[in-house]
Amino acid sequence: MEVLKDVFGELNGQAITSYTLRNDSGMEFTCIDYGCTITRIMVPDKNGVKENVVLGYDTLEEYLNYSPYFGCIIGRISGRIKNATFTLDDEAFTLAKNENENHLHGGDNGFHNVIWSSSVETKADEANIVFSYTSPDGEEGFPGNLKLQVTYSLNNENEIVISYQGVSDQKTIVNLTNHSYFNLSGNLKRTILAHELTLKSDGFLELDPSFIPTGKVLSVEDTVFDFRKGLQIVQGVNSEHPQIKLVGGGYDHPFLLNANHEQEITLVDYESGRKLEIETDEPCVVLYTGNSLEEGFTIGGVPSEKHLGLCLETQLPPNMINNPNFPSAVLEANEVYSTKTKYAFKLI
Ligand code: G6D
Repeated sequence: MEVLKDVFGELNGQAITSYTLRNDSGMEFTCIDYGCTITRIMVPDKNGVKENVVLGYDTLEEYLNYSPYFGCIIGRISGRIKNATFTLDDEAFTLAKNENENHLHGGDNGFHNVIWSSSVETKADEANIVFSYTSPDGEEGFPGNLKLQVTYSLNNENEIVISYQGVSDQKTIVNLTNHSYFNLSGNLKRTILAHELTLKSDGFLELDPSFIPTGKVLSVEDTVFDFRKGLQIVQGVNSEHPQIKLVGGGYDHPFLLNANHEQEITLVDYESGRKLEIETDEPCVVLYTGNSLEEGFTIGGVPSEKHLGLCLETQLPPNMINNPNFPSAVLEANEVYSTKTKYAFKLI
């Protein structure tokens, strides 16, 4: 196990640090302390050729110029909160309105836009990067001083485990995720349309025209949202389903998981032979198929385009603070927020 530390750039006079973790079989991934952003994950294909399988940049400037949350940590909350307001114990809170009248992904000054403290831990068969940050009371409108720790761990099984821990001195809401865009073709050779996704989920959340869950769970049965037996992304993207068309020709939906730690999420690219298995503590995963990726930019030298990557954002269901029928993101004062998601890179 090897950890390389380097300077990635400078922001507001502060050096941005990158860490490259390499395991004994040669898999490696790079992350930076700006937004705990994963910038690259190098894994072999069926012929042993190691290539990058996420959307990421080589320079800080590119992230500052255009990044729809490539690879970063999202928080204090993931997804949208309707009208940027919620109530805790009859006290109303107003969040930053960074998407029209609504709140998205923790606000413009959310955790993706923070320089986290960082340290390295190496053990016999794993290497950890430990990121820390204290979000002050009132940041982007959220109550409570929230002390956070996010750990990226690489082991010799070609698994990346992301562990999230937090504690607040006041009752608040917390719902973190990682927003990596995966593309298993290798170095973005192809879009993700031919990727096959298998999801153990019987229901997904209906979105309103602002892409905010209405609170209604729709059955996946007999629809292009039924990934239970595996489905190619292209089959959904080209469908006439009103929810597919609503989000611009693709998926941007929270799926309620039937199970945890039972290979609940599997993504395969048959041409390269790469497979990604995701297991999580979380009850929900948002599938976003890069429907609004802009053109006119290059990502690692490849022209950006719609569907060049897809996100599998494990989390609590978005906006559920306003829908009490679902697991809520409420964190009591001095209660420990703790969740873990594992990304296992394999070959079919
Ligand atoms: C769009 O609606 C989608 C979000 O789900 C995604 O996280 C963002 O683009 C990057 O707003």
